[in-house]
Amino acid sequence: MKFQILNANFPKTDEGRVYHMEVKRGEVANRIITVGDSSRAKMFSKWLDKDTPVFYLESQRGFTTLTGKYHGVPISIVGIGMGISMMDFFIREVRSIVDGQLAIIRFGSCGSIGTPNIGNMIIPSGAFAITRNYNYFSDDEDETRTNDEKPYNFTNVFYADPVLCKQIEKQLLKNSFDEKEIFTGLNATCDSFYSSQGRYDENFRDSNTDIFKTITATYPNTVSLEMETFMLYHLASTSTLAPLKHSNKVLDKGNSIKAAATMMVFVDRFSNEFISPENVQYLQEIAGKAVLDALIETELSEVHPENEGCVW
Ligand code: R1P
Repeated sequence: MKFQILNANFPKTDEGRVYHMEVKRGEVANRIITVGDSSRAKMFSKWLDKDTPVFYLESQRGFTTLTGKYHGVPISIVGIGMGISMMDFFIREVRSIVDGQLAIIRFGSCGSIGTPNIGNMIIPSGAFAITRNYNYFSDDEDETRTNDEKPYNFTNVFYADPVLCKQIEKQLLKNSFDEKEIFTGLNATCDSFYSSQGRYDENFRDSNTDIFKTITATYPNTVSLEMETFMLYHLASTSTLAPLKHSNKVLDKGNSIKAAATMMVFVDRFSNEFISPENVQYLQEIAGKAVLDALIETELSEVHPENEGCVW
């Protein structure tokens, strides 16, 4: 640990750096693209304006933050790694150090179930989570075990900002995608790449052979599986107006975070075919630019470009 932390409830250093991302007020913009892969984050930074210095920080806990301007608008690109917990760290820590409304777009990869093919783009209008039900796997002799346990739990659906989704779609269409290559529908965010995504692993009892059937019976319009989007949509939907409390401005809705996601289909989970590295490179180039364009188009109710100590 590099820094002395002051308060264990929401840990920050004396200069206001958050514990896991290590950024402080002024180092993250109100408009953010979040990706899993840190090399994808670095690759996107080549599109930032050349006349503004780019802030770069790699934290000890695996977060990469780049902040600069894109066509004159401050934006951050944040690599968070993988999974629901990393998304939770990222959103809560960023929310605590940025004043004003946030717009966050996740640009990631996913597996598809059903119609979307490898190389297509998904813009999920909503997401639900699938988590392993640990109790199901406890010993039969365990007296605390109940008989009606199911191996996997499904949450309700939480939704994206519909305007932000439309902007992403519009920009993808402008950047070489055909409308047949773009899918909406629901995304399943799973707590494992393996068990809760229905992969067979001979080394564990996973009871997941029926998981695709259960997904389509529960949410028939599910198109994708990945590991982060649910937490983004869930936290955006439950974000409060507290960060805006010093302002006289009134938000048009009750959340301080606007969120959307778009994912490149890397895997077809029905055939288990995997995308080629050349196709990934191509998709990142054309879809990444579209996401940046969608982000700067986004109206925010309140931003604070005059933030003290801003890096941009
Ligand atoms: C698994 O390989 C990772 O890829 C997907 C999943 O959600 C998971 O994080 O997304 P990213 O490409 O954004 O990391």
